Amino acid sequence: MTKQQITILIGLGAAVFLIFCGLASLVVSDQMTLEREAEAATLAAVLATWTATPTNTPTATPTMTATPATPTITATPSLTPTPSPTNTPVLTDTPVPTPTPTFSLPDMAYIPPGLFTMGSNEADIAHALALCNEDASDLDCERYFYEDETPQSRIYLGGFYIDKREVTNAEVCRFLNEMGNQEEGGAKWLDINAASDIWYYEGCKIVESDGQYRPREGYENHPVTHVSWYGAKAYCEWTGKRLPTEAEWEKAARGTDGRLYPWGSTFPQDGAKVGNFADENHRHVQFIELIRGYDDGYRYTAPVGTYPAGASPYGVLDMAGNVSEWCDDWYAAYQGSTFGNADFGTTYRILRGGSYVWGRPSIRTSARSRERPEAASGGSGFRCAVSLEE
Ligand SMILES: [Ca+2]
Ligand SMILES: [Ca+2]
Repeated sequence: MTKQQITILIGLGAAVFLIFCGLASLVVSDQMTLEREAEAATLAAVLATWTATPTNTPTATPTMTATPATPTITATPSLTPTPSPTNTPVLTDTPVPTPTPTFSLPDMAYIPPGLFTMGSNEADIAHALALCNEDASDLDCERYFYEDETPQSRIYLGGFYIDKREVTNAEVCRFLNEMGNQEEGGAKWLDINAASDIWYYEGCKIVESDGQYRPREGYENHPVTHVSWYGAKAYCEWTGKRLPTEAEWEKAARGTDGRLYPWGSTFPQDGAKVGNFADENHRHVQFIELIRGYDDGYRYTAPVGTYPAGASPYGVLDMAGNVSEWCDDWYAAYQGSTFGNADFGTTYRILRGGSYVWGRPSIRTSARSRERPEAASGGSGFRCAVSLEE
């Protein structure tokens, strides 16, 4: 072969090779295109899912807020109509109806929440002892008479309401006419047969005939006496209230500043009538405390609320004198007390405020008295308290 022929052959070979390469690359590029298209499709699908998610999330949220408990809550009301109230009247129509009388808040004083000074300090005890030596003629006054009032402390109480006045004979008659004079703790709520005691007390001022109770004429508005702690508690509960605790009673009587009497810390020297105590009308009794030169106008009980000048800082009346008042508590030692007394425990309930047979030491706002819960005397009565949702 000539040199020219060889060159032509090489040229042809190269051309064939180039054509082959071109065809091959076309096939490859076709395959790549297919793969890319597949990838693109997958991507599109993924993207579709992603973009779907956000669209789903918001829609999911409303669905949840839409679903809420609201329907479930609105379902509850349908339960409320069902209750017994609608049934009760039908059932109680024949049996004894118990229409609990509602109380009137204007007849009560509101004692706001907060701290107050409870009990007596050393100076108060010394003062009480001095008053005892002045007021009691045939009595050896002793420091231990007053030591159950110690130690003095700051006590926090929530807000509550307390009756402005002592509970009256007329009010207790309404209670007895509905509930009867029941026996509790081994004694009747009211010792209706209690007779007068020539030295101290008058007899019961409520009479009963044919199961009906009524106050003796002229005593309607006097504080009830000869009522046991059980009777006092039952009455308060009947009115929708309760007995005050000893701490509540003391706060209602003296406010927050630790004063000795409801009206202040000194007994008036100008003859101002601040309450019904053992006064000149009681002079015939030699061996009790007696406030000489003081005349409150009554030897025994006075109508409730007679002495506005003796009101406590909250406007509560007769917190000193007239009748002493049952409190809910047992007679117990104050926290931190070093004073021992065999009467502490669960035998005696607290009475507060002193009565018309006591003088200055015993009508102090911190003075504590006690009696067995079944005992009823001509000098003891009560008032009620209540806590309301604020
Ligand atoms: Ca008196
Ligand atoms: Ca009283």
